[in-house]
Amino acid sequence: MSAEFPVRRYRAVFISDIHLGTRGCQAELLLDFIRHVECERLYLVGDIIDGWKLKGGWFWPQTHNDVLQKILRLARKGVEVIYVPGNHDEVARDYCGVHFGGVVVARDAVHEAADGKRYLVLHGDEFDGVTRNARWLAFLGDWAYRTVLALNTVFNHARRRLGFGYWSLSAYLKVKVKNALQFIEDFEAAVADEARRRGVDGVICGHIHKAEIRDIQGIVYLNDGDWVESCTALVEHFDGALEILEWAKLRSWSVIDRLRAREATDTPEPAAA
Ligand SMILES: [Mn+2]
Repeated sequence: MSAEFPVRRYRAVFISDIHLGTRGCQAELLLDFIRHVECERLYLVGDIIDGWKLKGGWFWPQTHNDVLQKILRLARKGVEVIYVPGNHDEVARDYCGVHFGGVVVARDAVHEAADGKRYLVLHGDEFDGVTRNARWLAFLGDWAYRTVLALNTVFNHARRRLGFGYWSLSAYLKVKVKNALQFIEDFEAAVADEARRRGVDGVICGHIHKAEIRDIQGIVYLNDGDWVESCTALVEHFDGALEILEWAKLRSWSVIDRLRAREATDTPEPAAA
């Protein structure tokens, strides 16, 4: 189907903040990612299904179902799938230690990389002061956040006409708002502290929708980003090196257009698939 874009192989893949069940979820791009990436171990680092939204109103197109089906199929075919629930799918936290369809549910995990380095894997909401302080998540709120995402689509149409690449408005706002910056810094420091306390080399998390790899006082802080706006994944190469993939940037506009058009019309999968 897309022979010009070869399958990439990794030792491990980390994805989070997919938010299936919401309109913001970029399921088609994620399906495209799953089609073009192979790995031995897949970590689902929380907020895979957005339980809060599902309570409010049903939004469950075929593509969202396809994401779950594809992940379960990977598990059946021998990929080790570890699911660490987040705050939006916290109901799954009641099932920690349970195996279903080849998927293991865990409150957190320690991933040992090929180079022997050990990484604590957790979603990260435990270290989010949002309920205690009016930080950017609470400040923006669900409604405002979705509005920014909708604006982002319009904005990128304009950018594209002017010949610029994809650019995330909400990501920009998050970085520009001073409070947001402070929030992100506090979050990253708190998560790194936990890794230090647990005696590991680094920490891999999600939750704040900001992909990152950086050193925080000797601890490697890694965030795999999200599939609502930035469409990012964290991957481990076979030598243990870790890298952030920005899928929307790796794929051309023509492919993204086709995928988004499919998302809009929710075309059923061909019978052969
Ligand atoms: Mn979260």
